Amino acid sequence: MSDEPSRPQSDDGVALQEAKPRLKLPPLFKVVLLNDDYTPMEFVVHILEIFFAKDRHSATRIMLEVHTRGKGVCGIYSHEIAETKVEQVNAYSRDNNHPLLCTLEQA
Ligand code: TYC
Repeated sequence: MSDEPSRPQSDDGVALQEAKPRLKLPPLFKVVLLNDDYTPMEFVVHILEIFFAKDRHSATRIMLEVHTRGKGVCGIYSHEIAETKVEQVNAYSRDNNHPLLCTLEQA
């Protein structure tokens, strides 16, 4: 006799396979800066340093990419963090009377 607990015997010949737990990773969002003709370049570099922890070299590179191509990615985050960054940047730009716009896009 085996010590194994007994399993139901009447499976009618049907093999049952347990479903694998399939966990989806949460979607990620790009935080994007948009170009405009009025916001000073130095202000955009400052935004990238204080809200996105970029050093001056990367901040300048991203600012110039936005300036020449129309938009650029500042970082990629969960939805909640991305939305908070967008709100903080837009509020800060507004408070400083600059038209700079920040938005989010699904990554
Ligand atoms: N185009 C602006 C200028 O010439 C600079 C700028 C860069 C503005 C990036 C917005 O997201 C921006 N002063």
